This record gives sequence, C-alpha cells and structure tokens, in this order.
Amino acid sequence: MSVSIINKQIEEKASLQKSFLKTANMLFGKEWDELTKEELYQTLVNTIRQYVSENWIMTNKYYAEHNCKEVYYFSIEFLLGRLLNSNLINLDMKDICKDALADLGIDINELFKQEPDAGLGNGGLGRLAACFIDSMASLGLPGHGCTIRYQYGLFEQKIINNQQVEIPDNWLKNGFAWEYRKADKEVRVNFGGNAYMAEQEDGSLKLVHEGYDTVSAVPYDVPIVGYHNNVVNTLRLWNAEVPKDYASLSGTREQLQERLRQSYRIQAITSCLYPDDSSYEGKLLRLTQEYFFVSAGVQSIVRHYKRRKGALSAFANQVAIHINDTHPAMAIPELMRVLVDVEGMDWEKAWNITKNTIAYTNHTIMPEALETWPIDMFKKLLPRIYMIIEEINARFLDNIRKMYPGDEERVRRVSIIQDGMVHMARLSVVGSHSVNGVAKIHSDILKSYSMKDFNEIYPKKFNNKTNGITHRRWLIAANPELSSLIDEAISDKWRRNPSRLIDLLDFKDDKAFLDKLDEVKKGHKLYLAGHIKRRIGFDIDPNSVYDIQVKRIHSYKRQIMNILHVMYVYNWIKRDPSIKNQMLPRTFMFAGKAAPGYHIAKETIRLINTVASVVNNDKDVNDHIRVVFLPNYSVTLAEKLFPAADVSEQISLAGKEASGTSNMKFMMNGAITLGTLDGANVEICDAVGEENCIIFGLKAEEVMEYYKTGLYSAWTEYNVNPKVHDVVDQLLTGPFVGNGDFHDLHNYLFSSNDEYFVFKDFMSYCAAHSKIKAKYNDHYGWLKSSLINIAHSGQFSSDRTIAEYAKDIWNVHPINLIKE
Ligand code: 26V
Repeated sequence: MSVSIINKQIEEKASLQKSFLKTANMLFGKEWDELTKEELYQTLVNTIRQYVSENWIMTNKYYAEHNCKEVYYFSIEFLLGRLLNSNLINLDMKDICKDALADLGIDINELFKQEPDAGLGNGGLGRLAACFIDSMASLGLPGHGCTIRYQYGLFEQKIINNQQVEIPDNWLKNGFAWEYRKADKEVRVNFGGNAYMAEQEDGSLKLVHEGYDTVSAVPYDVPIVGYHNNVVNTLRLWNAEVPKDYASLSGTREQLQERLRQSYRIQAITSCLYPDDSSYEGKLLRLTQEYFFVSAGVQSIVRHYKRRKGALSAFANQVAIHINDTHPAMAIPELMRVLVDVEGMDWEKAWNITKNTIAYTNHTIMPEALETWPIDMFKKLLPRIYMIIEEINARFLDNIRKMYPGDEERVRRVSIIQDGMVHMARLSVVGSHSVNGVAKIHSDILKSYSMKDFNEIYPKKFNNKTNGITHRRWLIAANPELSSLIDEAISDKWRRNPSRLIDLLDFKDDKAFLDKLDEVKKGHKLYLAGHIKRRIGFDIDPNSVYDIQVKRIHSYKRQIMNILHVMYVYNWIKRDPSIKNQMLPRTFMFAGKAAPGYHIAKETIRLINTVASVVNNDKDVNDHIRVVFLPNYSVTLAEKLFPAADVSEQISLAGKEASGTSNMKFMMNGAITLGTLDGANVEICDAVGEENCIIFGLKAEEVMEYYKTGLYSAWTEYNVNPKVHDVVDQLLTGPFVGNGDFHDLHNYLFSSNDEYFVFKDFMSYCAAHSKIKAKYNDHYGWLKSSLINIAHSGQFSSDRTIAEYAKDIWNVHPINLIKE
C-alpha cells in the first residue's frame, strides 16, 4: 500500500472518530465513554447516516436532472433484517469503522447485535423484495421500494414444552435508527362513503365520492445503499396516522368518543403484519392495509412525477410500478382513479398508461393462496375502486367475447368479478404488461395450468425471471472467511460481478485449496455449535454432518417427511446399534415459524421437538445423531446457519414450491442440495450437474398425472411399504408419544390422502440420504462438489435477476456515480 493511501486512511479514520464523538455528545449530551451499548449503537448509525445522506441527496439530484426512468417495487412485505453491517460493507467503510471504534475500546460486532432485526415479512416473498432493492441500488438502477411501516413485525417464536409460542415483535421500541420521517410528504387515503356518477349540466358524467373517512399516510424513508457505487435509493414505509385537522377537541361527548374510536381504527391499519402465509384469509383489515399503502404510493409517485417531469402522457416512459404478488394489485385501479378522476384523463388513454406502467410477479400456484375479495366488503370499503374494477372487467370481457364468440364458459373462467368475488390475480394479469413466474418450472406451470386461459389471450405477457439472492448479504457479509478465500483464488472481481465466481472451477481439483475450503466450513460449524450452546444450552457435535431445513413450516415443504426419516434412522440404530459404524454422525437442524392458526404446522413443530428430546437423550443414539429445532428463524439466524451447512434440505413436493431461495443461499455457502426437482432446485441441478447435488422423488409431471387420474392412495402406500408403515404408526404409539400422541398429524396424513405424497417419496428420500453418506465419505469428492456449487451460485445472485427485470420488463438503465 502506498504512503499516500495509508495517510488518507489515517485521515479518514480520524475524521470518522471525530464525527462519532460529536454525534454522541449531540444525541445524548454525554461523553462517549458514558454511553450504554444501545446509545453507542445509535451513535454509530447516526454517524453513518451523515455519510449516507450525502450520497442520497446526490442520487436523487442525479435522477431528477437526468430525467431517469424510475421503478417502484410495491410489496406488502420487506424482510430486511439488520442493516448496519451490510450498509458499512456497501459503503466500503466497515474496516475503517471497526478500527476507529477498536481504538476507543469498542467492539463493532457488539454494536451490530443492538440492532433490531426488521422482520417485516413472513418468508421468501418478503426476503426477495429486500434482496431486490439491494441489487437495484448496487447495480445503480433508479429503483425504490414501497411498503407498510408495521408497528409489529412477524412474531417472535419461543419454544415452550416443545410447542411454538408467539410473542409480539415490538421492533420499534427503541426507534428505528435508519428511518427518516417525511411529514411534508404526507398524502391522504380515503375509505368508505358513497361513489356515483352524477350528470353535469352539459350532460357529461362526473364522479362524486362523498361521506368517506380520511386517513393520513406519512412516509418514513429508509436509505438503501448500493455497493461501492455512491448510489442510495429509497425504501418508503407508510405509516397510518390521524389527519391533523381531525384532532380537534371540540364537539359533543358522543362526537369525541366516536373520534377516539376512529383514531384507534386508523392506527390499527399499520399496527401489524399478517403472519399467515398458510392460507388466504379475506379479512377487512388486510384489504384496508393493501389499499392504504398502494394508494399512498401511487399518489406520491404521481405527485413527484408532475413536479419533476410534467406531462402525464409520458408517465409510462418515466415510471415503472412492479407489484410483488397480488397484494398491491389495487395499484391498477388506483392509478386509473388518479388519472381519470383527479387528472381528468380519458379512460382509454389512462388505461394504456396504467397497463404500460404496471408489471406483476406471481409467487405461488397454491390455489388456497389466491386472493379474492367478497364484492360486498370491497364495495363498502372502496366504492370508487370497485366501480373502476367493474369497468375494467366489462371492457376486458367485451374483448374476450370478440376473441372467443359464444365461449361463455371461458368468459366465466377469466372474469375479474365472478361468483360474488373480486379475483386479484386476474386483475393483475389484465392490468399489467408483464406477468412473470419466479423459476422456469413455475413459469411453465403458470402458462400451461394455472393461467392457461390468460396465456392464450396474452401470449406475449408471460415470462420467467428466476429468483436470486444478494450475494452481498448472503456471502460477503455472512461468510467473510469464505469471501477472503475466494478473493485469494480468483481476485475480488466476483464481489462486483458475481458471475465471476465461475472462475473457482479452476480450483476444483486443487487439494490444497479444497483443504482451505474445508477449514472455513469447519470454523463456521464450530461457531454455530457455540451459538447453539449459548442460545439453547445444547451441545452438538461440530464433526457431524450439519443437515439443515430452514423455512416456513408448511405441509407442502414436507418438514414431516424429514422428521419421519429421523425417526426411521433412530429405529434402525435401536434395532441394530452396530449399524452406527456404517453411518455418518449427523445433526438434523430445523428452524421456521408456523402461522399461528395453522394447526398442522404447529403440530409438526411439536413433533420435531418431541423427537429431538427422545433422540438427544438416548445414549444408544445421541453419539451419532442429534436433532435441533432452532427457535425464532429470522434473517439474523439465517446468516449464521447457511455458512455452517453441509446439506441443504429442499424437499417440497415437485410442482409446489414456486422457486425457493434458501436453496440458493445454501449453495452459495457450499452446501450440497438434497432436493426434489421443484422450483429453482431444477436450475441449481442443471447448473452444478447431477453429480453435485442429490435429487430424489416424484417429478412435477408425475404428480400432475396422479392428480388427473386420482389414482394415488395413501392407504395403499402405507400398506405396501413397511418402512412407511412403521414410522407412521409411531405417531400414535412407541418411543415418541410419551407426552401426548400425534393423532392430529396421523389423521391429517390419511384424511387428506397424504396430499403432498410424503409416503410415496419416503423411500427415495431415504435412498437419497444413503447417497449423501457415500458422497461425504469421499472427502475430496465432497469438497469438490461444494466448490462447484459455490462456483455456479453467481447465476443465482439477485443482480442477475434484477438486470433481467430492468432490461426485459422495466426498461430502466443504470447510472454511474463513481468518481474516478
Ligand atoms: C403460500 C401458500 C402455500 C400453501 C398454501 C397457502 C399459501 C399461502 C400463501 C403463500 C405465500 C405466497 C407467496 C410466497 O411467499 N411465495 C414464495 O415466494 C418466494 C419468492 O418468490 C418463492 O421463493 C417461494 O417458493 C414461494 O413460496
């Protein structure tokens, strides 16, 4: 390093320290050495905010001056996790900050732990949104997020008596240090009242909407920092508040009481995230939340556009709105409302703009997840939006009748309003110019099954964008040791351009390198063992194979099959202890939350924990296998698990998991996939080759065939297959049912006719585990596979995904703010 660079670094460190100390005095009126850990954390974030906001202002100025087209990613969930470490990495300030604080005797890692984990999402869909905004900023794309500022995030999970207990997640209790309240950017959102068309004197019709309730939507902006590129975009969180002019204290007692009730109702809108991703529920509060953030978002975009860019006719050339699943689908009628009612535009013109502005991503084909709202509820809460949807539907159906004369059955199948319900997925397809699935197999299923009719009507609309994950959080931040090792081998170019990870293939037969890879993995396994010991007081063997399944608990994801296999291995060892010599020592780990109302998922958690306590306390087996359920799966916990994993369990029934993204996080950290040909597993397997992952189970077409013929019988599978028979019986009797049996799970498996084909896939799942053993025993063969997985993981960086969205769907272009 040259003397001038060293001098510059010393200067930067001194200036950072100065600014840190000044911020401490300013925020807390104390000397820095009197601050609590929480105060030190707040001080650090506020120090960093000064650096971020300079770039933020510069970025926004650039977008305005260059008339850039901007994307707004609307999502009812953003599962951000902690931001301090990843912001410091993206700002290229981590090392200097760490040093500057170390000089003061402060360990930066301790401050990271003070940050609440922003859990504003349930699972994959919410985390995807968070990875996407990180990629947009890092690619220098003008792209922002729009969502709800939930007072309570996804519940905190505790395990008590083997069962899940939900604790409210009061993540804002010490404030959220990264947000900026923008009171001046407030907009108003109206609910209820009467809407109708009134005839004017000149005979024309004009909309009247009266008697509605108004809610104030106040944005809290969070800066989204790009990687080493000076770009800072915005994630806008909308908070529902009582309008200022409403807070008057005059009036009768009844009026005051009513006003108080109304103010509670308003605050309830953004009070909590719905924790249910197990089945769709048509709840009024959810509909209110959806319209609230979508209306606020659309209004603020139009206002911003008019200030900056002028004529609305060019709107779709300057603005793209992406709807993450159907939850923000009301962006379609809301943009129509603003253009037609507020801006006085013709319907046809407004419709073209709306369609060309909006793009839609579908994230599941599970029918029970599809959003439909009862007309009565919809009309009462959003009378004008309902009228607009009726008009959209009438015009759409006119066209369909022209395309398919006499085919009323088809008309019924595609109608946005049907049998008393408003179908949000249909609205999303009709009102957008692009519809994409999230992995090849998923997009194919959309086109040929769930959205077949629509694909025939609009063949050009449908496309695939395979999901991705940000390698900055999931590799650079979560696994700095592996990242440095990769740098040593192939230089650090992959950090900016993850597809360069492929260069690692040159090292696949380099034993010295593979040994180092092994060392890195061992280090993480040891660290995780320590963490588990500290967190739940439980010992695991760091020399065992870590076999991990982490994701929401769902029947279709088949955690049940995983734990039944553990029971099977347990029985095997009990029957013949000598078998242990031929087995791999293994630690089966699980983590994931169950929706509070999803009984079968909660029973699955109870089963896993019950099996864990039997296995872990049985001396005949616990030197060989152990089972751990890690409570409270979250982004922060996930960051510790992926780097330590050997085996990635991706065992959903083929055709059910739209993509999956933990499969990509595991792969990027060198774990081997044990999975079905479902979601993105298919593409992972294609990339790494069949010899570098272990695939088992029914194919999606075979599953479809069973559905079609109706020939699957859980009873037959159970009866013809003694291995299945034995473990399934153990849900009712035997070593695992000491404190209550698992009658409900047993009953569920049979009464649903084993809806996710656990019995059918069980034997090939057991065989896949045997293949893992054989593979692991070939030490260098395993490491080679691990390396091949890492090398191909660049393809699953969300930078690749977002570059595709930008080019094929949004037509937005990167900016360059890097000063040479
Ligand atoms: C899923 C399900 C499945 C079971 C039945 C009811 C139900 C209700 C809601 C949902 C969640 C739907 C949205 C979602 O989170 N999808 C996930 O999106 C991820 C990002 O694209 C993708 O990787 C996951 O495969 C997909 O489940």
